[in-house]
Amino acid sequence: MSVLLVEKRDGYRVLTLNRPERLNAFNVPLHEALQAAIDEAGADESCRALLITGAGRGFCSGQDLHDRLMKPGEAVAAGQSLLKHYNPLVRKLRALPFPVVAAVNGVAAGAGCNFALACDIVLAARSATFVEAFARIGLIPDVGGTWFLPRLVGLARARGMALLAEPISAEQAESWGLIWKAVDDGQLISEAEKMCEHFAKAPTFALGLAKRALDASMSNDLEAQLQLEYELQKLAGSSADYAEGVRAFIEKRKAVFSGAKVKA
Ligand code: LHQ
Repeated sequence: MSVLLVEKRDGYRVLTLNRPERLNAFNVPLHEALQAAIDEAGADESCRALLITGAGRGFCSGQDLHDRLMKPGEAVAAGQSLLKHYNPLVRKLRALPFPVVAAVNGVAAGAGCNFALACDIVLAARSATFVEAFARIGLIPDVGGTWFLPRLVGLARARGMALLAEPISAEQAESWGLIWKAVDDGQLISEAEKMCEHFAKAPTFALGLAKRALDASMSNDLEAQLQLEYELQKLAGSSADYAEGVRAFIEKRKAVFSGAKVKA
């Protein structure tokens, strides 16, 4: 059975982490399959959103710790897997020119938690939990966690999550602004599918630019951000989707967006 299930739908793809017996912990084959699937989705002009979820009762429990068991005196280079697998994964997700929806169906722990937070929209089943489990095993939050957490929930809550490593419920996560929404367990996948179906018909080029602008805002000052908005809006403003959006508004009909890119 494949460690990653890839399903092509009309206008989007569904990636299901498929190591349910380990709550979908990351191992090398899963990393490789995931990165290949993200690259393929990014290269496919007809793909306008990605839905990522987990098989079984967990979303992702982070690094597979069975691969990390050390003999006395031995050191498994944690840094290497960041350089080779986790950091490229976060970069690839952030660079995709369309929205990535994480449907967190169960526990998201360690790298699994920060992997979810690296997606654009996080929907979570009400029974799901988010845990920065790193402190339990003597590591620091990685996979972008120390960058995403304070920006999403502020320093006080980021410190609490990182230092206490206690599970945060989906409802708490929603009320803190860590995620977009907690939904009833039975509704999670249909809600995530509905969102991706919406994105599959959205002005994708503009959404990709909005994603870029928001990411850059995390380190830009206002002046730099105004300049960036100017540059990106010039691009969005020369897209066929913008012309269609305005025309559809005036004609009082639903816009039909192609999602097509405009060259910079
Ligand atoms: C697992 C795992 C797991 C293997 C559950 N591995 N088997 C980056 C760079 C370099 C180095 C290292 O790490 C990283 C990033 C990281 O992600 S570090 C953090 C790694 N993750 C964790 O520390 C979380 C470990 N897991 C847990 O704390 C619990 O399993 C959670 C809270 C996720 C879920 O608890 P429960 O719902 O009580 O489930 P469980 O513990 O009974 O797990 C079910 C099975 O899954 C169990 O196997 P078994 O054969 O006993 O049924 C676990 O051993 C296995 N499993 N997580 N990460």
